[in-house]
Amino acid sequence: MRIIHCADLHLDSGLQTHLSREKARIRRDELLSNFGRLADYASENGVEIVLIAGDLFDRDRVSALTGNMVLSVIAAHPGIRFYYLRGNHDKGDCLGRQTGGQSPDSKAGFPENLFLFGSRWKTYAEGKDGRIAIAGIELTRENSAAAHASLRLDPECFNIVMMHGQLYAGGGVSGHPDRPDGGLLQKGGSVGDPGNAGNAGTISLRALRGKEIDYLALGHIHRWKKDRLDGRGIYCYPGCLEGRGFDECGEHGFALLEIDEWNRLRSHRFIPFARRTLYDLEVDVSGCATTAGMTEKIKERIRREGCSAQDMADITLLGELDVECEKDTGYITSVLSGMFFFARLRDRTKLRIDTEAYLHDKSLRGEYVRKVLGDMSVPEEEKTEVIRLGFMAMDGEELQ
Ligand SMILES: [Mn+2]
Repeated sequence: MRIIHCADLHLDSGLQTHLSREKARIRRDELLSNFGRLADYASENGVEIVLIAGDLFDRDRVSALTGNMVLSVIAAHPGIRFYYLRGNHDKGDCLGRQTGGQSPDSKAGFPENLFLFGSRWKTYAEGKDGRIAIAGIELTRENSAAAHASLRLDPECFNIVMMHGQLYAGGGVSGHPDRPDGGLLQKGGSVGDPGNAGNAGTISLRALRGKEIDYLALGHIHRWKKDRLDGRGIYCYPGCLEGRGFDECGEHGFALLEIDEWNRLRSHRFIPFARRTLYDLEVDVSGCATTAGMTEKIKERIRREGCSAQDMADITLLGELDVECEKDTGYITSVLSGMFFFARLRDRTKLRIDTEAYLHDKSLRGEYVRKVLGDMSVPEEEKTEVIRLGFMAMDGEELQ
């Protein structure tokens, strides 16, 4: 049996951070249509079950378009069972609102192939012989500890457990998940949604070991993460389905599981699925004397990364440039705009000034360098920066 495990689709996200209103709209529509694309992938690839481990929606109140879209995609794929566990972002009755009278499908209610969870453990029997168990609980700060303690599974089954929340490194389950030193594993921006993290439940892997879990299907952290849980099972965060901002760079997709006829996990792999990849690239342009030279260095890097015109890039220029160098960041930005769906250029280069060369120069610059170097009121370590800014002012450039 094939199963998709996805999470953190965050449908109805704002997305205004860097994009123009028009492009933000395109992205929102792309994100929304990803749900249908995922369901189509599932039916084309013989997938019977789709696990959605929380944050399907970005907020409690979803637009009519989004609510109707999700329900109609589910209804249009009756051969697939959708197991939807709510996360900290979609705690509210997102879909209930749709079936509560606003939706044309309201009389039909939820599609029969949609299965939900609540704040207590709920277990569904799956598979030909009913020996695949799908258990899930919607975590809150209040029920986290009890959730871990009350999990009971049949060791004879293939046990899939769904949860949405932050990993807690400590032994038990923290009663204070908001404590800044609470031991939450926050590594390199891999945490799901800092804006709402305080509302997310905490998951203790240690407390889940030895509980006969075969596959722990998690959600909340927006980057792929897979590891052993214990001697029996593994755990996985599939990451968000599509990167939304530059804090969600790199490949995104879902997990595809295959369970064999003896109810054993035969394979578990990452399927890249995002339409666009986001890149955060730092390019060292030290030694370049011209805009053309810098542009070539950037292009070379983009080629090496394998970026496509569909992608989005945040490019930062680093390194030291000679004070006489010719650099036009406006030109570079327009070249980049033509190479990506969206590109942002940041200039963090420093100018290198050979003060010795100006010491005996009879120019305005020479005079300025001599003045700054002889000025006792300017701290020694700030002199190069003062000279750099002075040169820029002389060139009529915007000071930065
Ligand atoms: Mn979340």
